[in-house]
Parts: sequence; C-alpha cells; structure tokens
Amino acid sequence: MAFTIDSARGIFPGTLAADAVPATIARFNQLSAEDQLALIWFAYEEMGTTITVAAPGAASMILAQGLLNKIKDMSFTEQSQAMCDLANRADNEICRAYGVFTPNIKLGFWYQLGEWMAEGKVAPIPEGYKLSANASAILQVIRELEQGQQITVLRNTVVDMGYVGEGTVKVSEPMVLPQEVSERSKVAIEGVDNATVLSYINNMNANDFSAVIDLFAADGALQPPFQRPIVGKEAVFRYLQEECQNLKLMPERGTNEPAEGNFNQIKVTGKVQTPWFGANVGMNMAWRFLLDPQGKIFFVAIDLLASPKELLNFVR
Ligand code: 45D
Repeated sequence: MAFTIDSARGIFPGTLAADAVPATIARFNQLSAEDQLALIWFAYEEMGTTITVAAPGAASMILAQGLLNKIKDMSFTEQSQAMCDLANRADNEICRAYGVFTPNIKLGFWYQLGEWMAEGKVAPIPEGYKLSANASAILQVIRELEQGQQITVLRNTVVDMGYVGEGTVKVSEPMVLPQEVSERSKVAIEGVDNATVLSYINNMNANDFSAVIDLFAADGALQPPFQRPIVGKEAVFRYLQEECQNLKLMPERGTNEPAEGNFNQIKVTGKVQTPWFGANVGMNMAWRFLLDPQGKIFFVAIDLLASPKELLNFVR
C-alpha cells in the first residue's frame, strides 16, 4: 500500500492553515467561565455590527427547545450558573443534555439564549463587566482575525462546551432531502477536471450525501479543519449528515498531480459559505484530495487557510 491515512495527511505540506484559530481557542480555554462568556458576548456583539447571523432552522430549534425552556424558567442566578457550568464542562444534567447536540443545535441554542439575554429574559452579562487583561488581549486578537476565522473561533467555543460522557449518542437534525437533480449547480475548477472531485463538490452542494459517500474508498477518510481524520465510510457518512447540511462550496482553482503507487493528489482552493452567514462570509479554504488508483477518495483534508494569499499557493 502506497499510503496510510497518516502519510496522506502530509500531502501538499506547503498549505498554510489558519493556525491563529486553534491558538486563540487554546488561550480562550485558560480563562475563567465568567470571562469566557463575557468575551464571547462582546465578540458576538461587535461582529453583529458588520454581519448578521441567520436565524437557525426550525429543526435545530425544536431539538434545543426542552433545554432552553428549562433555562428560561430559572432565576437569573441559576441561569448564570448554568451558563458557567456549560463553559466549565461540568458533569451535570444540563451539560449532558447539551453535550448530545450536534454543532448546529448547539449554535441554535446559544443563538436563542443570546436573543433572550438581549431582551432581558435571561441573565445578561453584568453591566459594566470588566474583562481580565488576558481576556481583553484575546478579544483584540479575535477582532484582528479575518471574518471566516472569527466565526470559526466562535463556533469552536460553542462546540467545546457541555459534557460528553462515555458512549454518548448524538442527537442530530432530521436529514435534509437532496436537491432535485434539475436544480443542481455544476462547478468548474480552473486546472482540475477530475470527475471524482467535481462530483464531490456538486453533490455536497446538493446535500446528496449518499452520492458523496459513494465517491469514498471503503477505508477512506475526511479531515475537517483543525480535527483528526474521520475514518471509514460509515463514520464519514454520519458526519456529513450531522454537520454538512446546506453548505455552499465555491472552488476556484486547483492542481492535479500523480502521486506514489498510481494515486493522484489534487489540491483545490476556493471559498465556502455556511448557512449561518450566507454570502456575507466567504471562508478561504483548501481541499487536499488523495485519490486511489480506482479514482476513489482515500483521503481529503479540508483546511481553513491562513490568508487569501493562500488561495493561490500550489507549491508542494
Ligand atoms: O457563551 O468539503 C452569547 C466540511 C454569549 C465537510 C453566545 C466542510 C455567551 C467537507 C453571545 C449568547 C464540514 C469539513 C455564547 C467542507 C456565550 C467539506 C452565543 C467545511 C456562546 C467544505 C454565541 C465547512 C453565538 C465549514 C450564537 C468550514 C455564536 C463550515 C454563533 C464552517 C456563531 C462553518 C456561529 C462555520 C458560527 C460556522 C453561528 C465556521 C458559525 C460558524
């Protein structure tokens, strides 16, 4: 075998990912829960002056509703405690209930709490709350990130909250139906006409995850930004259904090169939009594909790029 998943991760090593994102998260994790919540509040508020977040889909809200109602019925003191517990990943009922949510449900949950905090229905960040020096410094770092990196930092803070016990089964939103074949868009990628890659992008954009998974080798893997690879068709399929609905992949250009053992390595760069921010935020992304000799996806890494300049970097 020419490649292992581990060696595949190293294709196109010149690709510069937005390391500022995990670095910022690591600093954020050192803060007290109060500081974390206030910092996110300030960052979210400031972001809201330039971009608006779309209201979450009804499905995510229904699944978060039970926990939201429970929190709404609490006193302000209990609400603040519950939010701090979530940030502290405490092992209690609320944190376990939150822990089974998929990222979109978690985001929908906080979206609603944020609305209620602004309306005074849920305990707000205390008026005049002063961030610690560390928290202020991190807020300044977040301000200076590009928008795609800012929203990734926010998303990651929300995803990391709560408590996940052993053997936890995630609650996911109902599956979206794939788009009608007649309505589907077809991308063109400058420099890449590989059928597997084009089909991957077009089927992702159509929410046709069964068609996407057919493109993978049995032991194939997908590596999301800043994560370990998800290995095997079954696990990748579950991930696609849980976390990849209604994305818009807009590849621009790429390069296709032979690799060892009749494999084929293809790097594509372009923009990705999330349903949360639509056309307001285009994240600069790269896909690094490694196709096996049968043209199946043995590995694909999705990277959030360090800067727009990286969209043009095809150095190996
Ligand atoms: O704590 O090809 C308050 C894959 C204060 C799949 C708050 C992909 C207190 C394969 C403000 C209330 C998926 C990998 C909190 C491609 C407090 C593939 C609330 C890539 C928390 C291309 C905060 C997809 C709130 C990508 C409500 C890269 C924050 C998708 C809300 C990226 C933040 C999606 C939101 C991203 C962030 C979405 C809504 C980065 C959304 C970010």
